[in-house]
Amino acid sequence: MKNELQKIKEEVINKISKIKKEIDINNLEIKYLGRKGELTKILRNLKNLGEEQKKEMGRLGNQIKKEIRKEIERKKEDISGYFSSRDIDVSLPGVKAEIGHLNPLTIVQNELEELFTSMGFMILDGPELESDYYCFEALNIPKNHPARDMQDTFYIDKKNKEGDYDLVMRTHTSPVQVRAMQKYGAPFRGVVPGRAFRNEAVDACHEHSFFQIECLFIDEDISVANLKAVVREMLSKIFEKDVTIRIRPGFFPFVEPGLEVDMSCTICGGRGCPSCKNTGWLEMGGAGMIHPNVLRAGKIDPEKYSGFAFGFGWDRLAMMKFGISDIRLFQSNNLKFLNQF
Ligand code: FA5
Repeated sequence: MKNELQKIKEEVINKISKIKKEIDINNLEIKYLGRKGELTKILRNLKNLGEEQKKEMGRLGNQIKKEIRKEIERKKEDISGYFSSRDIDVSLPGVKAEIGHLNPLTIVQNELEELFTSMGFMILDGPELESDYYCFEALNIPKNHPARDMQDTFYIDKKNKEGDYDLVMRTHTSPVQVRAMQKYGAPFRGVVPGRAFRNEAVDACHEHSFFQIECLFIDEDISVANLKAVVREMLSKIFEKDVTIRIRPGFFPFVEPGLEVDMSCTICGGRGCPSCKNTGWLEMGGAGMIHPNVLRAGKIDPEKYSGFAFGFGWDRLAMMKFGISDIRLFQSNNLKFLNQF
């Protein structure tokens, strides 16, 4: 009987090793371990043996049965590709799923949108490939006006019927001012977070494609005091503390009076570094009271309504918030940089 059992074990293990289909392993299980299976039949004969032999063969028979069953289970798992809990070491530390990181620009964008929405502002969008009209003319910058030289424009190589280059990559988010006025009229409150493009020399604080947030508030009796209050609210939300700013006169043809807002450089604490061109101050944005000509282009009566507008460099806000010394890092796709946020 011992030989018979060993033989059957070898035979079954050999057969199992060649099996590739689930149906074959099921059939083999029935053939050997089933009620009328071959191993079962041999073990049924145990009763004809003497006491000692019965014990010995019984033990061997059960051991072989267990081994065969184990091999069958293993094969079934191989075939189905499923690993049972027996193969999983539950004490091993888990594998941490990799999740992406938000670009610091997106973090600042989310904060800005949340703040302005909570203050009742609409979030607006506008075309990046813009017409000369909305980018300049509607903003009180007629053709050949010297103010056009203030922004190095990417003109698109496509002329209109009059032979003019009509399309530009927008140099700022301000073209959405007149678009919004034409669409929504007054009173109006909105912000435009978006990308702007300028053909300029890139350095630690200048990019050719950068981001601005434009803010527009039009109602009766709006004054510079409202402008200052909203700028302060925006900066304290982003920096979560009081920051040192200075407001000085600035010229933009689409506002009167025009202002520029600088912030004490947080990279060097105001001592001077390449990020602030060694001045201790970084220019964050332009602002002012909307020029009557611009309100008129937006079909809004300047006798009844007034408004303020500002456009802040949102890359620069993120630089000052996170202490990032070079604007080029934002769009560098450098994972060592991005993984920190
Ligand atoms: C403007 O773009 C005006 N449209 C702002 C404005 C809006 C004035 C509404 C009045 C009313 P300026 O060219 O100064 O202005 O740009 C505004 C801000 O954008 C700058 O202060 C700076 O923070 C950011 N900025 C400008 N050029 C770049 C650049 N190349 N790279 C990064 N940020 C820039």
